[in-house]
Amino acid sequence: MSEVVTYKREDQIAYISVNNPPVNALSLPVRQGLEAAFTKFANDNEAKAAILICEGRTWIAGADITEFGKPPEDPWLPKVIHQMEANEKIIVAAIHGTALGGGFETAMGCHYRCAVPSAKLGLPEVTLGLLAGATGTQRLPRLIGVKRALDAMISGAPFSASNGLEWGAVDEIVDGDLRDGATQFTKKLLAANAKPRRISDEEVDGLELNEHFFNEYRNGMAKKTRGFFAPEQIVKCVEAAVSLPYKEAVEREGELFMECMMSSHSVAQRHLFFADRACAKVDDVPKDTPLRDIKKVAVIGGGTMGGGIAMNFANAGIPVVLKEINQEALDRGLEIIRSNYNATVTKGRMSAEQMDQRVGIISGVLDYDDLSDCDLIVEAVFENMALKKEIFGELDRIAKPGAILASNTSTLDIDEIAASTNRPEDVIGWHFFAPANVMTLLELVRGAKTSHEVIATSMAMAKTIKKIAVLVGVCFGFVGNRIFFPYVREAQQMILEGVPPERIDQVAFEWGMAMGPNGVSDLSGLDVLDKVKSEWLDRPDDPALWAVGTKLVELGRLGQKTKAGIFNYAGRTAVPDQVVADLAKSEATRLGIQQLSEVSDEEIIERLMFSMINEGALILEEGIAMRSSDIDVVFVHGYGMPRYRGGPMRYADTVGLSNVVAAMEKYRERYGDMYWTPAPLLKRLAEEGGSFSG
Ligand code: T1G
Repeated sequence: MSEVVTYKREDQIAYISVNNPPVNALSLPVRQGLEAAFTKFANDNEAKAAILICEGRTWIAGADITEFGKPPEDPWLPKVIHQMEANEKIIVAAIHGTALGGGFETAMGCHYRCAVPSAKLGLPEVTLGLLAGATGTQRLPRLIGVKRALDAMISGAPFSASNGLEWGAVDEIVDGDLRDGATQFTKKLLAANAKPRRISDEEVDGLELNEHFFNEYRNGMAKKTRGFFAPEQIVKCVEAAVSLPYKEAVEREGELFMECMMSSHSVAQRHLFFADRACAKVDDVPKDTPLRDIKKVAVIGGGTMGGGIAMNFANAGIPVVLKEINQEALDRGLEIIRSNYNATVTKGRMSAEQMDQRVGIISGVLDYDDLSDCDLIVEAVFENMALKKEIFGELDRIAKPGAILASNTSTLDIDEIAASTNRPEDVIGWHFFAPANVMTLLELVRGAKTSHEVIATSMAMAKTIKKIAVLVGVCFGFVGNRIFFPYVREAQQMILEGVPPERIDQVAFEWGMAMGPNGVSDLSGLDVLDKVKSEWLDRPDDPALWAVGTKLVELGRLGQKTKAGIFNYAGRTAVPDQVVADLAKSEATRLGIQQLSEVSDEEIIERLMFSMINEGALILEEGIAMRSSDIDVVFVHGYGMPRYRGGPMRYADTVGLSNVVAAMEKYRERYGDMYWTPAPLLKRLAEEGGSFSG
C-alpha cells in the first residue's frame, strides 16, 4: 500500500483511506494506491464490505490538475473506477468536504454513497475547459437524470448533499462522525444482504427526452457558452450516454475528453486556476508577517461605490461606518445600500433576516472624529487628487495608530496621497470595481512606503470579503484601467475610421467578451472616461485619443445614464445612432483621420487585444504587476474577458508572441510608433521563442 492510501480491516469492513493533502487529488500515487487497496479488498475473504474515506479537510477534490498536459500514466482513473465497480463485494463512499470532478466520479464508481450534511458534490471540469472524463458524463445522467446532469456539468456548479439525496446521487446523509455513520450504514446494507449497485449497468432514463431535447438544450445554453469549446463536447457525451451502449459511450467520452484537454481553452483555464491562487502570494512579504485586527471599518463617501464597498464588509459581518458630508448625502448613501440589499432579497438570493443583520451593522456619521476607532478606513470619493489629499490629511489627524488608510482611487498616485499624511506606511490603494458589492476583483495598490503588515492585512481582508486581490504598483490606471485605456482607444479610433461601433462590439462579444468596448464605455459613463483623460497628465500626445467620447460628452450624451452615448438606449438595449456615425465622420475630417474602406474581424480583435497585450508587457517591465498571470486575473475578474481566453497575456501566448509582434508591425506601418512599437519585453520574448506564462 502507498502512504497516501491505506487499508485497514475491522471485523467484516475494510476501511480504505486516502490521505493526500491538501485536497486528496487523484495523483498517480493515489490511483496506484487505490488500485492496490481494492485488489487487496477483493482478495481479503474476511472483508464483506469496504468503506472508501478521506483524511483531511475533504473527500477527493478531483484529478490532479498539475498532471494535466503531461503524458498520462497508468493506472488511468477510469480503469481504477471500473475495477472498484466490478467488485463482487459492496463498496461505500463516505463523503465530506467537496467531492468534485474525478473525486465525485470515484464516488459514483462505489456502489453506495453516504455524506455529511455539509458535503458538496459536483463535476466542475467545464471550469477547466474539460469534461468529466472518468465516466462521469455516463454515470451522472444515470444517477440524477439527463437534464439535471447536463445542468450540473455545463454550469460546473456543485450541489449539496441534501440535493444529492433527493436526486439519487447520495444514499444516506450521515449526522455526527462520518466514519461511524458510514460504518452503521454499511452494516445496515450487509444486514439487508445488499448487492453491489453498478451504475454502468443501469439504463439512462430517456422518458424526459423527446427528439428535440438535445438541440433545444444546445439553443438554451448558446448565449452563455458562445465560443466556448467544452460545453458542446459535454452535450455530445450525454447524447452518447442515451444512444450508445455504456462501453462505447465511455470510449466516446474519452475521445472528447482528450480533445478538450488539448484545446487552447483548457490550457487557458488551467492557467487561470493556478493564476487565481498565485496572485495571493506576494514574493517580498513574508508569509508570517503579522496581521492587524480589523474589527471596524469606515467608508468615506456614500455614493454608488462607497455604498457597494460598505456592503462587502457588512456581508462579512464586520461593522461599517459610512461617513458623508451632510445628512442628506448620508441618507442617500444608506438608501443606496438598502435598495441594493432589497434587490438581492427580491431575487431570492438573500433572506430578509440576513439583510436586516447586514443593514444592522452599517451606521452613518458626519464627523471624521467618529472614525477614530476604525481599524480600516476606505476613502471612496470622486476622482480628484486635491480632495483626496484633504481627506487623508483629516484621517491622519483622527485615525487611531495602526489604522489602515485606503483609497478607492481607480487611477491616482497613492504615493502622492500618502504624502498628505505622516503615516505613508499605513496608506494603500483598495481599488474596487463597479458594482463594488458584486465584482470579485480588488486591485491593492502598494505605495513606495506601504508596510508589509498593511499589505498582508489587506490581502487577508480581501479574502475575508471574498475578493480576488491583485497587488499592483503605482502608475496612472494601475494595471486594469491602464490596460483598458488602449482597448477603448482602439475602439474609438476605429469608429473615427468609419467602423460602426455596433460591429466592433459584436466582434468583441463573439470573441467572448461579456460586453464590447463601446457598450462598456457607455455603461461606466463617457464623462468618467473624459474626466480620467483630464487627470491623465502624461497621456499620449494624440488629439484623437478618445475623441469620440469627448465630443459626445460635450453633447450631453454620457452613456446609459443619459439614455444616449455611443449608442442610444431603450432600457439596457444598445441601439446604433446615425448621429454618432455622422459625428465620428466630422471629427475624423477635423482630425485628418483616414476612413478605412474595410476592416476584417481579425483586425478588430488584433487591434483591441494586442494593444492591451503590449501595455501589459510594459507594465511587467516597469514592475507594476508582479507576474503576467496577475494581469490575466485582473482582466478576467474585472473586465469580463472569458476564462477560456485566459486573460490578455495568456491569449498572447496562445496566438504566439511572434505573431503578435508581426501584427503590431503591420499597424505600426499604418499608424506610426506611438502605439504600435512592440514593448522590449514582448519583442525579446518573441525573438527567443518565449512566452509570458513561461
Ligand atoms: N489538483 C491539484 N491541486 C489542487 C486541486 C486539484 N484538483 N484542487 C486544489 N488544488 C490545490 C490548489 O492549487 C491549492 O494549492 C490548494 O490545493 C488549496 O486549494 C478526471 C479531469 C477543492 C474547492 O476542479 O475547486 O477531476 O495554492 O486554495 O479555496 O473528470 O481547490 O495551496 O499550493 O482552492 O479551500 C476537477 C478544483 C479537476 C476542483 C478547495 N476538480 N479545486 O478550495 O482551497 S479535473 C476541480 C477547487 C477532473 C476528471 C477531471 C478548490 C477546492 P496551493 P484552494 P479552497
